[in-house]
Amino acid sequence: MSGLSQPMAFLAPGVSEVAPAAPSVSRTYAQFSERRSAPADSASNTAWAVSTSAIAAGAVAALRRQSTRRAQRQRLPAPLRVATLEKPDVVEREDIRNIAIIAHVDHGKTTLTNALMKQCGMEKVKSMDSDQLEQERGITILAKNAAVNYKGIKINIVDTPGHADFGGEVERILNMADGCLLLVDAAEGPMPQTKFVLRQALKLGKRIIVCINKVDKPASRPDWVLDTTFDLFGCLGADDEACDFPVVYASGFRGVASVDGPDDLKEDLTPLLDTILEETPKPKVDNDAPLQMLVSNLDYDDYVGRICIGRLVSGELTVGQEIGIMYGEDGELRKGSVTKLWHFENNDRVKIDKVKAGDICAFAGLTEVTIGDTVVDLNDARPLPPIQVEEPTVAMEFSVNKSPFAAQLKESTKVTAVQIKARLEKECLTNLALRFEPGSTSESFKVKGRGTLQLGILMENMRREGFEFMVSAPEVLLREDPETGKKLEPYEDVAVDVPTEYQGVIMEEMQKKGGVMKGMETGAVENSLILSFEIPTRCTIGMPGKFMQRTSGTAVMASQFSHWGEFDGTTIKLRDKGSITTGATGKATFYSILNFQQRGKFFVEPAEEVYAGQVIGLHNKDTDLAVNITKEKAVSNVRAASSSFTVALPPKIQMSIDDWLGHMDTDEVLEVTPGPLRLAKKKEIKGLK
Ligand SMILES: Nc1nc2c(ncn2[C@@H]2O[C@H](COP(=O)(O)OP(=O)(O)OP(=O)(O)O)[C@@H](O)[C@H]2O)c(=O)[nH]1
Ligand SMILES: [Mg+2]
Repeated sequence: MSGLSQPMAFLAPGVSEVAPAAPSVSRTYAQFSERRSAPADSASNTAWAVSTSAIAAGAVAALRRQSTRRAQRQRLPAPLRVATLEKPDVVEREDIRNIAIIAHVDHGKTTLTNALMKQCGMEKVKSMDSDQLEQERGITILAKNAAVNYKGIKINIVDTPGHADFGGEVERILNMADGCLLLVDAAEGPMPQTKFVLRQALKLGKRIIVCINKVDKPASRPDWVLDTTFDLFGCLGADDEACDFPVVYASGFRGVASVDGPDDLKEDLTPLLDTILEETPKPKVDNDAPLQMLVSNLDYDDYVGRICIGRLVSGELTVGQEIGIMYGEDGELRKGSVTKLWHFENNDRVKIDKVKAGDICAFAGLTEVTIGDTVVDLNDARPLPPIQVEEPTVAMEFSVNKSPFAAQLKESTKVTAVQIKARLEKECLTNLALRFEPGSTSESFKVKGRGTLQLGILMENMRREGFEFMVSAPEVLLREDPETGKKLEPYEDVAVDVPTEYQGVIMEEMQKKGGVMKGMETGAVENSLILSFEIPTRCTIGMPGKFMQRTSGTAVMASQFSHWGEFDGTTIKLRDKGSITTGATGKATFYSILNFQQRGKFFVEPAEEVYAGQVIGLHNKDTDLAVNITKEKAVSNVRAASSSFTVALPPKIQMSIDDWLGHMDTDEVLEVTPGPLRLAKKKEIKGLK
């Protein structure tokens, strides 16, 4: 890493060479609030259903108290602060900070991480979104480690995904960090995933720095965003200290930041880096404790096998060291050794001989290891509590492809139940939010996850690896209330950002599906609104696509699991239009498609192979329609000018896996191959239940 100085020695309590506290760079919410004369705007709070007046009443006084306390804290000489640690052998590492970047989807985590790496000396920035699907979709799917060197201090950064379906990644990654950088879009403000990740961070007692990001946006409204973020802290029950969070304004895109306000941006990100150094707690290390490292992430390399990634809580790791591995207190103690050891520099793994407690590292050498295992000392094994992540809410059945067109492609190399099972096992190893169990037949598996996007990404990856399989429509998982015995179902917090002209459309769709409106506020862009709802998860399946269609692609929907609520037993229709199916196998003909143009829209084009039972179109009515799409025009000897030669067919509807998952009904099954994706009626496919 360019310019990283020699790691400083650990500092014992009371050691006097710790420099006296430098003047503080960072600014907190209290300081900003005091500088601004007007109190929080009460109209801004409806989205979180918090009464601003309730918070505002005591806020000013509380903020003054916090501000005084903070000033006192900063005046404490540094050695005294070190000496207040719980045990004499617990010391703080001055040369490292560990921080996780958390936010709602698209609030700029990855862009900011890339900018930090660039400004800290990375010559050629390789984006943190390195996976092929991440690049294609422009979203982060897997949490990833990076590290930068600033002022001789190594800052380990964990970039996390913002999408709700990958929330499991955030939950497990937070234990590597001592502090969190909560990014909030300067125009949008806190969104459902902001609430989710903040709740997780507060639950784990992490120090949170708020970064109002994207202040370069013309529609940015940083004051409003700051107040709304403060309200969110209050709404989530954060204590006084957490509510007095440090604030930084930034534009990751332009690589600039400021602690003084959005209009006073410096020419680089140093204000942000200084705040991170100042406000992120230094890693505490118990010099007396034996080796402990919780495996928080797993990677795989064809040459070295499984790679464990985590933060070394205590002890040291060296190449060749014999280590133990245990899953929780009751786990069996297994043996292994470290064959390769790395630490992070920018977003690369760099070989190293020894890692000391407090740092984040990666090592190879263990074959049987899972996320949640603790690496322990063989002679003094003290496992840490395994990572807990929230339960899955959505399930789909994956089965062997039983369609008449199964295994016809040369790319389809993995088609058996054994191969599918092995792949699902591998996925569950690295993805804690995913589970699977035997399905309804001996050749099927019930795969459970956090949402259709997460399951769709798994399907897309499998398909690219040469798998062929069938999946049922997504269904939500119910559970029983242990006290009342009543059935419970998952509910979501949904926020829809929409131009005012389409407000009625969103409200109508939500009402149809049983959504309860929770709030409405002005959106970031002129003439736009952010509407908030609470709605059962099962009713949200396919909703983003529907909104896109009905609002000409302008509505953006974000949702996040909120709680388990009572299941009322009502069946909600997923789709208001039926399917057009074909009753015959063969090639779809121009003549037939043209003939049925008035009846609906088609997913197939002339000359495309179809099979009996395949869904080939979307009916205009709410009932299904069976047709013969393979019928040729009867040949006659009479020559006539036919209209069919002069008309052009509209192009077929192109559907991605995500589109199909949002579209398919419970009596349908999706055939996933490395080539085409086909929907069929379940009852028409032999061997499916
Ligand atoms: N105007 C502006 N746009 C930005 C800024 N930072 C990021 N963006 C844009 O916002 C979009 C999302 O940025 P990402 O960095 O991928 O966001 P993310 O939070 O990592 O997204 P996920 O990982 O998918 O949750 C991209 O189109 C960026 O170009 C910024 O500071 N200003
Ligand atoms: Mg990202």
